[in-house]
Amino acid sequence: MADLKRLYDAILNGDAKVSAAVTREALTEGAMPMDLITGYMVPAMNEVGKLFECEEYFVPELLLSGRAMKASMELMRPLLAQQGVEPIGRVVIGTVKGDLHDIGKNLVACMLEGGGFEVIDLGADVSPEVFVAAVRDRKAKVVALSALLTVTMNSMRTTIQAFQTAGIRDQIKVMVGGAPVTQQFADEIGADGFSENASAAVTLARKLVAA
Ligand code: B12
Repeated sequence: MADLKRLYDAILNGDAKVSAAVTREALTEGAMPMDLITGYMVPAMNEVGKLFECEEYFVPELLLSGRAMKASMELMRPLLAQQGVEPIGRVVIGTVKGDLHDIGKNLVACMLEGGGFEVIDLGADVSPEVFVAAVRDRKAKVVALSALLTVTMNSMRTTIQAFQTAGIRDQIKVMVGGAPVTQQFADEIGADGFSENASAAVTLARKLVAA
């Protein structure tokens, strides 16, 4: 039997090789992807966040843990699709133009995927035009915008304006997040929702597709 405590430790310690190996072993033995995500991977990333906040972890540790989480998620993706579970909805996610921060965005993407959404991740520094094209091509119902810099928060506004100009604003729900973003700012730019962290983002996305 796979020792799942090792999965938790591997993500906490940023060891992608071990996290992938334990994940592979557990999946071969029939473990459910969601059990691994919610039981071990997300708690490990939460701990990473706490260590970062109290300055025991720094950016390199954050990046390594994010990479370990990604390595495990990549093994689960085909399985989640194979299970034939109808996705709850399709989400286009990206960090807005001018902003290269993607750790939080990746976490939100992982959690949404684990929560049953089909996620199209456009990466970081994504222009409004690319968001518009992705919504059109992939027929997404939800768009998730991330920004970590006060100067790039305005790119959220221009992205929402681009949806309006393209005539697709009323076909989608836009959710926003990232450390400097607040509910007040979300309201100000006409977003449909805001959440402070990755797990609340899943609850929010569920609410938005149901609305
Ligand atoms: C890591 C980091 C970097 C890394 C980014 C690596 C990467 N691949 O992401 C590097 C070194 C590249 C970097 C560069 C810069 N950075 Co920097 N960086 C950070 C740092 C230390 C951590 C950010 C992080 O990853 N946090 C952890 C994640 C998990 O948290 P999070 O992103 O907030 O995401 C959570 C929530 O916000 C939410 N969320 C996030 N996105 C979304 C989206 C949706 C839809 C929803 C619902 C929720 C949601 O859920 C996430 C999970 O719970 C912060 C400081 C800080 N404490 O935030 C500075 C910080 C953001 N950086 C800062 C700055 C100034 C810069 C630079 C301009 C520095 C420079 N002079 O070059 C450049 C900018 C480059 C660019 N154009 O983007 C400033 C921003 C100040 C400001 N107010 O604008 C900060 C706050 C540091 C500081 N105190 O000065 N940075």
